[in-house]
Amino acid sequence: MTSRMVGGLIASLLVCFTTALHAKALVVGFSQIGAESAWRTAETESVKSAAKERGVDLKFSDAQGKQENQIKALRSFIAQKVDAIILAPVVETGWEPVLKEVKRAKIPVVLLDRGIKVSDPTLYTTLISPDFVNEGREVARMLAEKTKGTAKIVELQGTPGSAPALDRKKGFDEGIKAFPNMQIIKSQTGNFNRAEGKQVMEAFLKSEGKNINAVYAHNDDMALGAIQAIEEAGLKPGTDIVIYSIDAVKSAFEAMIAGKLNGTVECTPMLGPKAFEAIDRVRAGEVLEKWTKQEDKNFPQEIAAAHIASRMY
Ligand code: GZL
Repeated sequence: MTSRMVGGLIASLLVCFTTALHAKALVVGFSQIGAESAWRTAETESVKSAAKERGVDLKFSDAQGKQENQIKALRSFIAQKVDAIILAPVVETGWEPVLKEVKRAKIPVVLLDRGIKVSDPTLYTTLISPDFVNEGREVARMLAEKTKGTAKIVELQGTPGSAPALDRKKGFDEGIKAFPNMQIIKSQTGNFNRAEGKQVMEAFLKSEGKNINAVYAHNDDMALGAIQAIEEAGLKPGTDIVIYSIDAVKSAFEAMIAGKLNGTVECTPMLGPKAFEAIDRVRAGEVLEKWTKQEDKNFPQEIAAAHIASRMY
C-alpha cells in the first residue's frame, strides 16, 4: 500500500470513529404507573429489555400509582430534552396541560396499555393497547356459558378512572344484558392488586355470603386475592363460586390448573418492542394510526395445562 492509500484509510477510519462517537444513543423517558400487579411488572421488564437490546438510554420513572408523579416525570423528561416519551397513564383524564408542554418541546409521546381523554389528538402519536370493552364482553360470554345464564355476580373493578376499569366494566355490562338472570349484586374497586382484591372479596362474602355464585375480576391479581378470601371462608373457588378475570399471567394458569379459576382473557404486557418501533417510525416522519390495537386471547380453564409452559409472563 502506498503512503497515500494508508493516509486515506486512516482518514476514513477517523471519520467513521467520530460519527460513531456523535451518533448519540436515543434517550427515551418512560413514565410507568407502578408495580401494582404481575402484569405491570412484566410490562416494565418488556420495555426495559427492549431498550437495552436497542442501546436506548431509558429514563425510567415509577409513579407509585399517582398521576401527579407521572406529571412530574413528564416535566422532568422535558427538562432532560429526551428524544421521545413512553407514558402508561394511570387514569384517562387530567393530561391536557402537561402534554401541551411536551408537544411544545416537540417530544413525541407513545401511550402504552391505557388510553387518555384529550380534546387534541395530536398530543400523542399512538396508543398501543388491547380492546378493553371486548375483554369485558368475552368474560361475560364465558361466564354466561359456564353458568347457563344464571349468576349472582360480584365485580372487582380496577383502578377508578382508568381506561381498563371503565371499559372492562362497560363491555361486561353489555355482555350480560342479554341474560336477565345474570346480575351484578356488588361492585367495588380492588385497584388491580391482590391484597385489595382479597379485602373487598372478604367484605362481599360477609354481606352477601351464599348469595354469590360468580366473581368477575378486572385482573388476575384481584382474582387471586378473591380466591384466598373464598378459601378462608371455607368455600371452594372455581366450583362453589366461579371466577373469571383478565390478564392471563402465569399464576392465573396455575390457579386454573388447580381448578380455582375458571378462565382468563389475555391482554399482553409484552409491549416494549412495539413501543420502540412506534418511536422509530415517528422519528422517521411517519404518521401512525392513533390506536395500535393488540389482539386478545381467551383461556378457559380446560386449556390452561396445555399452554402454561409457553407463557412468557
Ligand atoms: C391493562 C393494564 C392493567 C392490567 C392490570 O392494559 O392497564 O393494569 O390488566 C394492570 O393487571 O394493573
